[in-house]
Amino acid sequence: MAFHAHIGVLAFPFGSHAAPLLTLVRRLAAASSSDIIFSFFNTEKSNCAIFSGQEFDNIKAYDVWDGTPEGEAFSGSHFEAMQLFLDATPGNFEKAMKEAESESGVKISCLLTDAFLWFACDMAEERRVPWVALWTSSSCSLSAHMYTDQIWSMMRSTGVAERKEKTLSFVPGMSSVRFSDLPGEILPEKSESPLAIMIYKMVQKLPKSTAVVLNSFEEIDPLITTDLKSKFRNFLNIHLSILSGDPSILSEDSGQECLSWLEKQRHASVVYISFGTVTTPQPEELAALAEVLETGEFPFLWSMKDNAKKLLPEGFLNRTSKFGMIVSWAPQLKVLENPSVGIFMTHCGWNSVSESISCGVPMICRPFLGDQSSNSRMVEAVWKIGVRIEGGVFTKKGTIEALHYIMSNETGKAIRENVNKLKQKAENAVKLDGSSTKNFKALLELLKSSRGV
Ligand code: U2F
Repeated sequence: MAFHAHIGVLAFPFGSHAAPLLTLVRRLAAASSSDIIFSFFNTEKSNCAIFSGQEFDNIKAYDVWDGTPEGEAFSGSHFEAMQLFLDATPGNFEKAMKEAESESGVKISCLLTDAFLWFACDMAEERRVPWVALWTSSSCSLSAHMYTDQIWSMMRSTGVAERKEKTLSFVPGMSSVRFSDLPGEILPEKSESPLAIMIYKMVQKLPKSTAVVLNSFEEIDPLITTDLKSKFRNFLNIHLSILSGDPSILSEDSGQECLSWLEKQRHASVVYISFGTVTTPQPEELAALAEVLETGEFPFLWSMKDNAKKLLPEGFLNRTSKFGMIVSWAPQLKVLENPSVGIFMTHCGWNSVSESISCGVPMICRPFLGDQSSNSRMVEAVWKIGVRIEGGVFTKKGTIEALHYIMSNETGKAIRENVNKLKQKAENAVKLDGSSTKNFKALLELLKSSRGV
Protein backbone atom coordinates (compact mmCIF):
# COMPACT_ATOMS: atom_id res chain seq x y z
CA MET A 1 0.00 0.00 0.00
CA ALA A 2 1.27 3.50 -0.82
CA PHE A 3 1.32 5.82 2.18
CA HIS A 4 0.89 9.51 1.49
CA ALA A 5 1.86 11.10 4.76
CA HIS A 6 4.56 10.05 7.20
CA ILE A 7 4.40 11.97 10.47
CA GLY A 8 7.59 12.16 12.54
CA VAL A 9 6.52 12.49 16.18
CA LEU A 10 9.24 13.79 18.52
CA ALA A 11 8.60 13.38 22.25
CA PHE A 12 10.08 15.10 25.30
CA PRO A 13 10.64 12.10 27.58
CA PHE A 14 10.18 13.70 31.04
CA GLY A 15 7.25 14.26 33.42
CA SER A 16 3.88 13.80 31.72
CA HIS A 17 4.97 15.11 28.33
CA ALA A 18 5.16 12.00 26.19
CA ALA A 19 1.88 10.37 27.34
CA PRO A 20 -0.48 13.14 26.08
CA LEU A 21 1.50 13.25 22.80
CA LEU A 22 0.91 9.53 22.35
CA THR A 23 -2.77 10.00 23.27
CA LEU A 24 -3.05 12.61 20.51
CA VAL A 25 -1.24 10.38 18.00
CA ARG A 26 -3.44 7.38 18.88
CA ARG A 27 -6.55 9.46 18.27
CA LEU A 28 -5.18 10.78 14.98
CA ALA A 29 -4.15 7.31 13.83
CA ALA A 30 -7.56 5.90 14.73
CA ALA A 31 -9.37 8.69 12.87
CA SER A 32 -7.24 8.61 9.72
CA SER A 33 -7.37 5.93 7.13
CA SER A 34 -4.20 3.90 6.90
CA ASP A 35 -2.68 6.34 4.44
CA ILE A 36 -0.91 8.10 7.32
CA ILE A 37 1.89 6.47 9.29
CA PHE A 38 3.28 7.82 12.52
CA SER A 39 6.87 7.20 13.66
CA PHE A 40 7.11 7.94 17.38
CA PHE A 41 10.62 8.98 18.49
CA ASN A 42 11.28 8.86 22.20
CA THR A 43 13.80 7.44 24.67
CA GLU A 44 13.63 3.71 25.38
CA LYS A 45 12.62 4.29 29.01
CA SER A 46 9.76 6.62 28.16
CA ASN A 47 8.61 4.45 25.24
CA CYS A 48 8.47 1.43 27.56
CA ALA A 49 6.39 3.36 30.10
CA ILE A 50 3.85 4.81 27.70
CA PHE A 51 3.52 1.98 25.17
CA SER A 52 3.75 -0.63 27.91
CA GLY A 53 4.36 -3.37 25.34
CA GLN A 54 1.26 -2.50 23.30
CA GLU A 55 1.23 -1.93 19.55
CA PHE A 56 -1.10 0.43 17.75
CA ASP A 57 -2.05 0.40 14.07
CA ASN A 58 0.04 2.77 11.94
CA ILE A 59 2.17 3.88 14.89
CA LYS A 60 5.71 2.63 15.19
CA ALA A 61 7.87 3.46 18.20
CA TYR A 62 11.59 4.21 17.71
CA ASP A 63 14.01 4.56 20.60
CA VAL A 64 16.35 7.54 20.55
CA TRP A 65 19.52 7.88 22.60
CA ASP A 66 18.89 9.47 26.04
CA GLY A 67 22.38 10.97 26.20
CA THR A 68 23.84 8.61 28.82
CA PRO A 69 27.41 7.78 27.78
CA GLU A 70 27.65 4.21 26.50
CA GLY A 71 28.41 1.62 29.18
CA GLU A 72 27.42 3.96 32.03
CA ALA A 73 24.34 3.46 34.20
CA PHE A 74 22.57 6.76 34.88
CA SER A 75 22.01 7.51 38.56
CA GLY A 76 21.55 11.29 38.64
CA SER A 77 18.55 13.55 39.26
CA HIS A 78 15.59 14.30 37.00
CA PHE A 79 17.20 17.58 35.92
CA GLU A 80 20.56 15.95 35.18
CA ALA A 81 18.79 13.39 33.00
CA MET A 82 17.07 16.22 31.16
CA GLN A 83 20.38 17.99 30.56
CA LEU A 84 22.02 14.84 29.17
CA PHE A 85 19.07 14.28 26.86
CA LEU A 86 19.06 17.90 25.63
CA ASP A 87 22.80 17.66 24.90
CA ALA A 88 22.09 14.61 22.71
CA THR A 89 19.45 16.47 20.64
CA PRO A 90 18.84 16.93 17.75
CA GLY A 91 21.38 14.33 16.55
CA ASN A 92 19.66 11.47 18.39
CA PHE A 93 16.34 12.29 16.70
CA GLU A 94 17.94 12.78 13.25
CA LYS A 95 19.52 9.34 13.44
CA ALA A 96 16.25 7.59 14.33
CA MET A 97 14.32 9.57 11.72
CA LYS A 98 16.65 8.38 8.97
CA GLU A 99 16.12 4.81 10.16
CA ALA A 100 12.32 5.22 10.05
CA GLU A 101 12.46 6.72 6.55
CA SER A 102 14.61 3.94 5.24
CA GLU A 103 12.45 1.24 6.87
CA SER A 104 9.15 2.62 5.60
CA GLY A 105 10.48 3.90 2.30
CA VAL A 106 8.54 7.13 2.87
CA LYS A 107 10.09 10.52 3.63
CA ILE A 108 8.82 12.27 6.74
CA SER A 109 6.19 14.72 5.53
CA CYS A 110 5.40 16.56 8.77
CA LEU A 111 6.89 16.95 12.24
CA LEU A 112 4.54 16.72 15.20
CA THR A 113 6.62 17.44 18.30
CA ASP A 114 6.54 18.45 21.91
CA ALA A 115 6.71 22.27 21.81
CA PHE A 116 9.82 22.19 24.07
CA LEU A 117 11.77 20.71 21.12
CA TRP A 118 12.22 24.10 19.45
CA PHE A 119 14.91 22.81 17.05
CA ALA A 120 12.14 20.92 15.21
CA CYS A 121 11.37 24.29 13.61
CA ASP A 122 14.78 24.26 11.87
CA MET A 123 14.48 20.57 11.01
CA ALA A 124 11.07 21.19 9.41
CA GLU A 125 12.40 24.21 7.47
CA GLU A 126 15.31 22.18 6.15
CA ARG A 127 13.01 19.37 5.08
CA ARG A 128 10.41 21.84 3.79
CA VAL A 129 7.64 20.17 5.79
CA PRO A 130 5.14 21.58 8.33
CA TRP A 131 5.97 21.75 12.05
CA VAL A 132 3.13 21.14 14.49
CA ALA A 133 4.01 21.75 18.15
CA LEU A 134 2.11 20.31 21.12
CA TRP A 135 2.22 22.46 24.27
CA THR A 136 1.40 19.99 27.04
CA SER A 137 0.47 22.56 29.66
CA SER A 138 -2.20 25.25 30.06
CA SER A 139 -2.92 28.20 27.81
CA CYS A 140 -2.16 30.60 30.69
CA SER A 141 1.38 29.26 31.07
CA LEU A 142 1.97 29.36 27.31
CA SER A 143 0.69 32.92 27.25
CA ALA A 144 3.00 33.93 30.11
CA HIS A 145 5.99 32.53 28.20
CA MET A 146 4.97 34.31 25.00
CA TYR A 147 5.14 37.61 26.94
CA THR A 148 8.57 36.93 28.49
CA ASP A 149 10.21 40.03 26.98
CA GLN A 150 7.45 42.37 28.18
CA ILE A 151 7.47 40.72 31.63
CA TRP A 152 11.21 41.29 31.92
CA SER A 153 10.97 44.91 30.95
CA MET A 154 8.11 45.40 33.45
CA MET A 155 10.18 43.69 36.15
CA ARG A 156 13.13 45.97 35.50
CA SER A 157 10.92 49.00 36.12
CA THR A 158 9.33 47.56 39.29
CA GLY A 159 10.93 47.39 42.73
CA VAL A 160 11.53 43.90 44.11
CA ALA A 161 9.05 44.48 46.96
CA GLU A 162 6.20 45.54 44.63
CA ARG A 163 6.87 42.72 42.20
CA LYS A 164 5.23 40.02 44.29
CA GLU A 165 1.70 41.34 44.10
CA LYS A 166 1.96 43.02 40.68
CA THR A 167 -0.32 41.38 38.16
CA LEU A 168 -0.03 40.64 34.46
CA SER A 169 -2.68 43.26 33.66
CA PHE A 170 -1.08 43.83 30.24
CA VAL A 171 -1.64 40.20 29.13
CA PRO A 172 -5.16 39.43 27.89
CA GLY A 173 -6.99 37.08 30.28
CA MET A 174 -4.16 37.09 32.83
CA SER A 175 -5.00 40.13 34.96
CA SER A 176 -5.45 38.00 38.10
CA VAL A 177 -2.10 36.25 37.71
CA ARG A 178 0.65 37.83 39.81
CA PHE A 179 4.35 37.99 38.99
CA SER A 180 4.84 35.65 41.95
CA ASP A 181 2.65 33.02 40.22
CA LEU A 182 4.82 32.89 37.10
CA PRO A 183 6.80 29.81 36.07
CA GLY A 184 10.29 30.19 37.54
CA GLU A 185 11.79 29.78 34.07
CA ILE A 186 10.38 33.19 33.08
CA LEU A 187 12.20 35.02 35.85
CA PRO A 188 15.44 36.77 34.87
CA GLU A 189 17.21 35.11 37.84
CA LYS A 190 16.65 31.69 36.29
CA SER A 191 17.11 32.64 32.66
CA GLU A 192 20.38 30.69 32.41
CA SER A 193 18.88 27.35 33.44
CA PRO A 194 18.72 24.74 30.63
CA LEU A 195 14.92 24.58 30.90
CA ALA A 196 14.58 28.37 30.72
CA ILE A 197 16.91 28.56 27.70
CA MET A 198 14.95 25.84 25.94
CA ILE A 199 11.60 27.52 26.62
CA TYR A 200 12.87 30.94 25.52
CA LYS A 201 14.09 29.47 22.23
CA MET A 202 10.68 27.82 21.85
CA VAL A 203 8.96 31.19 22.34
CA GLN A 204 10.96 32.58 19.41
CA LYS A 205 10.24 29.62 17.14
CA LEU A 206 6.55 28.90 17.84
CA PRO A 207 5.16 31.75 15.70
CA LYS A 208 6.89 30.07 12.73
CA SER A 209 5.13 26.76 13.32
CA THR A 210 2.30 25.61 11.10
CA ALA A 211 0.17 24.98 14.18
CA VAL A 212 0.37 25.01 17.96
CA VAL A 213 -1.79 22.36 19.60
CA LEU A 214 -2.83 22.56 23.23
CA ASN A 215 -4.41 19.94 25.50
CA SER A 216 -7.36 22.06 26.59
CA PHE A 217 -10.58 23.60 25.34
CA GLU A 218 -11.03 27.14 24.04
CA GLU A 219 -13.95 28.04 26.28
CA ILE A 220 -11.85 27.71 29.45
CA ASP A 221 -9.98 30.98 28.73
CA PRO A 222 -11.69 32.85 25.86
CA LEU A 223 -9.48 35.97 26.17
CA ILE A 224 -6.23 34.02 26.26
CA THR A 225 -7.40 31.85 23.37
CA THR A 226 -8.19 34.88 21.19
CA ASP A 227 -4.84 36.45 22.01
CA LEU A 228 -2.86 33.29 21.25
CA LYS A 229 -4.80 32.80 18.01
CA SER A 230 -3.44 36.17 16.93
CA LYS A 231 0.13 35.05 17.63
CA PHE A 232 0.17 31.71 15.80
CA ARG A 233 -0.81 30.62 12.28
CA ASN A 234 -3.10 28.00 13.78
CA PHE A 235 -3.87 27.59 17.47
CA LEU A 236 -5.76 24.37 18.07
CA ASN A 237 -7.15 23.50 21.51
CA ILE A 238 -7.90 19.79 21.58
CA HIS A 239 -9.24 18.40 24.83
CA LEU A 240 -7.29 15.19 25.32
CA SER A 241 -7.78 14.82 29.06
CA ILE A 242 -11.02 12.98 28.66
CA LEU A 243 -8.88 10.23 27.11
CA SER A 244 -5.54 10.51 28.92
CA GLY A 245 -4.39 9.01 32.26
CA ASP A 246 -3.20 6.06 30.26
CA PRO A 247 -4.52 2.86 31.84
CA SER A 248 -1.83 0.85 30.10
CA ILE A 249 0.73 2.04 32.65
CA LEU A 250 -1.29 0.45 35.39
CA SER A 251 -1.15 -3.11 36.54
CA GLU A 252 -4.73 -4.34 36.60
CA ASP A 253 -4.68 -5.34 40.24
CA SER A 254 -3.58 -2.04 41.71
CA GLY A 255 -6.19 -0.19 39.66
CA GLN A 256 -9.02 -2.52 40.50
CA GLU A 257 -8.20 -2.55 44.18
CA CYS A 258 -8.54 1.18 44.67
CA LEU A 259 -11.61 1.44 42.44
CA SER A 260 -13.35 -1.28 44.48
CA TRP A 261 -12.38 0.57 47.65
CA LEU A 262 -13.86 3.80 46.28
CA GLU A 263 -17.15 2.02 45.54
CA LYS A 264 -17.59 1.45 49.28
CA GLN A 265 -17.13 5.10 50.28
CA ARG A 266 -19.80 7.76 50.80
CA HIS A 267 -20.69 10.20 48.02
CA ALA A 268 -18.11 13.02 47.66
CA SER A 269 -16.38 12.04 50.91
CA VAL A 270 -12.93 10.96 49.67
CA VAL A 271 -9.88 13.19 49.34
CA TYR A 272 -7.79 11.97 46.39
CA ILE A 273 -4.14 13.00 46.73
CA SER A 274 -1.47 12.99 44.05
CA PHE A 275 1.48 15.25 43.33
CA GLY A 276 2.17 13.97 39.83
CA THR A 277 5.15 12.24 38.34
CA VAL A 278 7.96 14.61 39.32
CA THR A 279 7.36 16.14 42.75
CA THR A 280 7.04 14.95 46.37
CA PRO A 281 6.41 17.34 49.30
CA GLN A 282 9.09 17.73 51.97
CA PRO A 283 8.90 15.28 54.93
CA GLU A 284 7.54 17.95 57.31
CA GLU A 285 4.73 18.72 54.88
CA LEU A 286 3.94 15.05 54.44
CA ALA A 287 3.83 14.72 58.22
CA ALA A 288 1.43 17.66 58.58
CA LEU A 289 -0.86 16.35 55.86
CA ALA A 290 -0.79 12.81 57.29
CA GLU A 291 -1.61 14.07 60.77
CA VAL A 292 -4.62 16.04 59.51
CA LEU A 293 -5.96 13.03 57.60
CA GLU A 294 -5.47 10.78 60.61
CA THR A 295 -6.90 13.00 63.34
CA GLY A 296 -9.83 14.16 61.21
CA GLU A 297 -10.42 10.61 59.90
CA PHE A 298 -10.87 12.02 56.41
CA PRO A 299 -11.35 9.14 53.94
CA PHE A 300 -8.41 9.38 51.54
CA LEU A 301 -6.87 7.70 48.52
CA TRP A 302 -3.22 8.72 48.17
CA SER A 303 -1.15 7.98 45.09
CA MET A 304 2.38 8.02 46.44
CA LYS A 305 5.65 6.91 44.92
CA ASP A 306 7.09 3.90 46.74
CA ASN A 307 10.23 5.77 47.79
CA ALA A 308 8.12 8.46 49.54
CA LYS A 309 6.28 6.01 51.81
CA LYS A 310 9.23 5.84 54.19
CA LEU A 311 8.78 9.58 54.82
CA LEU A 312 5.35 9.05 56.41
CA PRO A 313 4.97 9.08 60.22
CA GLU A 314 5.67 5.67 61.76
CA GLY A 315 2.58 3.46 61.94
CA PHE A 316 0.47 5.82 59.79
CA LEU A 317 -0.48 3.13 57.28
CA ASN A 318 -1.76 0.76 59.97
CA ARG A 319 -3.59 3.38 61.97
CA THR A 320 -5.45 4.77 58.96
CA SER A 321 -6.18 1.55 57.10
CA LYS A 322 -9.88 1.67 58.09
CA PHE A 323 -10.56 4.89 56.22
CA GLY A 324 -7.58 5.45 53.91
CA MET A 325 -5.64 3.78 51.15
CA ILE A 326 -2.20 4.39 49.66
CA VAL A 327 -1.23 3.11 46.20
CA SER A 328 1.89 3.67 44.15
CA TRP A 329 -0.13 4.47 41.02
CA ALA A 330 -3.86 5.09 40.66
CA PRO A 331 -6.01 5.06 37.54
CA GLN A 332 -6.44 8.80 38.09
CA LEU A 333 -9.15 9.54 35.56
CA LYS A 334 -11.29 6.65 36.76
CA VAL A 335 -10.65 7.72 40.35
CA LEU A 336 -11.72 11.30 39.67
CA GLU A 337 -14.80 10.08 37.82
CA ASN A 338 -15.90 8.07 40.85
CA PRO A 339 -18.74 9.88 42.70
CA SER A 340 -17.16 9.14 46.09
CA VAL A 341 -14.27 11.52 45.35
CA GLY A 342 -15.03 14.99 46.70
CA ILE A 343 -11.67 16.77 46.59
CA PHE A 344 -8.45 16.46 44.60
CA MET A 345 -5.33 17.54 46.47
CA THR A 346 -2.96 18.29 43.62
CA HIS A 347 0.34 19.88 42.58
CA CYS A 348 -1.53 21.46 39.64
CA GLY A 349 0.34 19.75 36.82
CA TRP A 350 -1.76 20.62 33.79
CA ASN A 351 -2.97 17.07 33.11
CA SER A 352 -4.22 16.77 36.67
CA VAL A 353 -6.02 20.12 36.60
CA SER A 354 -7.57 19.31 33.26
CA GLU A 355 -8.68 15.85 34.41
CA SER A 356 -10.17 17.28 37.61
CA ILE A 357 -12.17 19.78 35.55
CA SER A 358 -13.32 17.03 33.19
CA CYS A 359 -14.66 15.10 36.18
CA GLY A 360 -16.07 18.13 38.06
CA VAL A 361 -13.86 17.68 41.15
CA PRO A 362 -12.81 20.77 43.22
CA MET A 363 -9.11 21.11 44.02
CA ILE A 364 -6.79 21.95 46.90
CA CYS A 365 -3.62 23.21 45.25
CA ARG A 366 -0.06 22.77 46.43
CA PRO A 367 2.02 23.88 43.41
CA PHE A 368 5.76 23.19 43.29
CA LEU A 369 7.43 24.22 40.03
CA GLY A 370 7.09 25.38 36.44
CA ASP A 371 3.55 26.17 35.31
CA GLN A 372 1.99 24.80 38.50
CA SER A 373 1.71 28.15 40.35
CA SER A 374 0.01 29.93 37.46
CA ASN A 375 -2.33 26.96 36.96
CA SER A 376 -3.12 27.09 40.67
CA ARG A 377 -3.80 30.83 40.48
CA MET A 378 -6.27 30.29 37.64
CA VAL A 379 -7.97 27.51 39.64
CA GLU A 380 -8.38 29.73 42.69
CA ALA A 381 -8.82 33.27 41.39
CA VAL A 382 -10.19 33.00 37.86
CA TRP A 383 -12.18 29.78 37.50
CA LYS A 384 -12.85 29.69 41.28
CA ILE A 385 -12.85 25.89 41.34
CA GLY A 386 -10.48 25.30 44.24
CA VAL A 387 -8.23 26.87 46.86
CA ARG A 388 -4.50 27.15 47.21
CA ILE A 389 -3.11 25.87 50.47
CA GLU A 390 -2.45 28.81 52.79
CA GLY A 391 1.19 29.92 52.73
CA GLY A 392 1.91 27.61 49.79
CA VAL A 393 2.96 24.59 51.89
CA PHE A 394 1.08 21.98 53.94
CA THR A 395 0.74 22.91 57.60
CA LYS A 396 -1.80 21.38 59.96
CA LYS A 397 -3.81 24.60 60.24
CA GLY A 398 -3.78 25.43 56.51
CA THR A 399 -4.67 21.90 55.48
CA ILE A 400 -7.62 21.61 57.88
CA GLU A 401 -8.93 25.01 56.77
CA ALA A 402 -8.71 24.12 53.08
CA LEU A 403 -10.47 20.78 53.60
CA HIS A 404 -13.28 22.33 55.66
CA TYR A 405 -13.64 25.20 53.21
CA ILE A 406 -14.35 22.90 50.28
CA MET A 407 -16.28 20.26 52.18
CA SER A 408 -18.58 22.72 53.90
CA ASN A 409 -22.01 23.03 52.30
CA GLU A 410 -21.84 26.82 52.49
CA THR A 411 -18.34 27.83 51.38
CA GLY A 412 -17.74 24.90 49.04
CA LYS A 413 -21.06 25.23 47.23
CA ALA A 414 -19.98 27.92 44.76
CA ILE A 415 -16.73 26.08 44.03
CA ARG A 416 -18.60 22.86 43.26
CA GLU A 417 -21.06 24.72 41.04
CA ASN A 418 -18.24 26.45 39.17
CA VAL A 419 -16.32 23.26 38.50
CA ASN A 420 -19.46 21.57 37.23
CA LYS A 421 -20.13 24.49 34.86
CA LEU A 422 -16.59 24.21 33.51
CA LYS A 423 -16.99 20.44 33.18
CA GLN A 424 -20.08 21.06 31.07
CA LYS A 425 -18.12 23.42 28.81
CA ALA A 426 -15.41 20.77 28.41
CA GLU A 427 -18.04 18.21 27.45
CA ASN A 428 -19.60 20.58 24.92
CA ALA A 429 -16.20 21.17 23.34
CA VAL A 430 -15.83 17.47 22.50
CA LYS A 431 -19.34 17.07 21.06
CA LEU A 432 -19.64 16.55 17.30
CA ASP A 433 -19.97 20.27 16.59
CA GLY A 434 -17.77 21.37 19.53
CA SER A 435 -14.63 23.51 19.24
CA SER A 436 -12.29 20.70 20.24
CA THR A 437 -13.76 18.32 17.66
CA LYS A 438 -13.44 20.97 14.93
CA ASN A 439 -9.83 21.65 15.89
CA PHE A 440 -9.04 17.94 15.87
CA LYS A 441 -10.46 17.61 12.35
CA ALA A 442 -8.45 20.63 11.20
CA LEU A 443 -5.27 19.04 12.55
CA LEU A 444 -6.06 15.74 10.86
CA GLU A 445 -6.57 17.49 7.52
CA LEU A 446 -3.30 19.37 7.96
CA LEU A 447 -1.40 16.13 8.56
CA LYS A 448 -3.13 14.28 5.73
CA SER A 449 -2.27 16.97 3.24
CA SER A 450 1.45 16.95 4.15
CA ARG A 451 3.86 15.44 1.65
CA GLY A 452 7.54 14.64 2.12
CA VAL A 453 9.91 16.15 -0.43
C1 U2F B 1 4.62 17.67 34.48
O1 U2F B 1 3.56 17.18 35.27
P1 U2F B 1 3.33 15.86 36.09
O2 U2F B 1 3.66 14.68 35.30
O3 U2F B 1 3.94 15.90 37.42
O4 U2F B 1 1.72 15.96 36.39
P2 U2F B 1 0.45 16.06 35.48
O5 U2F B 1 0.56 17.01 34.35
O6 U2F B 1 -0.65 16.32 36.42
O7 U2F B 1 0.29 14.61 34.87
C2 U2F B 1 0.25 13.47 35.66
C3 U2F B 1 -0.46 12.40 34.81
O8 U2F B 1 -0.23 11.13 35.41
C4 U2F B 1 -1.48 10.51 35.69
C5 U2F B 1 -2.50 11.62 35.76
C6 U2F B 1 -1.97 12.62 34.75
O9 U2F B 1 -2.45 12.30 33.45
O10 U2F B 1 -3.78 11.11 35.45
N1 U2F B 1 -1.40 9.81 36.99
C7 U2F B 1 -2.08 8.65 37.12
O11 U2F B 1 -2.79 8.19 36.21
N2 U2F B 1 -1.99 7.98 38.31
C8 U2F B 1 -1.26 8.43 39.35
O12 U2F B 1 -1.25 7.76 40.38
C9 U2F B 1 -0.55 9.65 39.21
C10 U2F B 1 -0.66 10.32 38.00
C11 U2F B 1 5.02 19.01 35.07
F1 U2F B 1 5.55 18.78 36.34
C12 U2F B 1 3.80 19.92 35.15
O13 U2F B 1 4.15 21.13 35.74
C13 U2F B 1 3.22 20.11 33.74
O14 U2F B 1 2.03 20.85 33.81
C14 U2F B 1 2.95 18.74 33.11
C15 U2F B 1 2.46 18.85 31.68
O15 U2F B 1 3.38 19.52 30.89
O16 U2F B 1 4.11 17.90 33.14
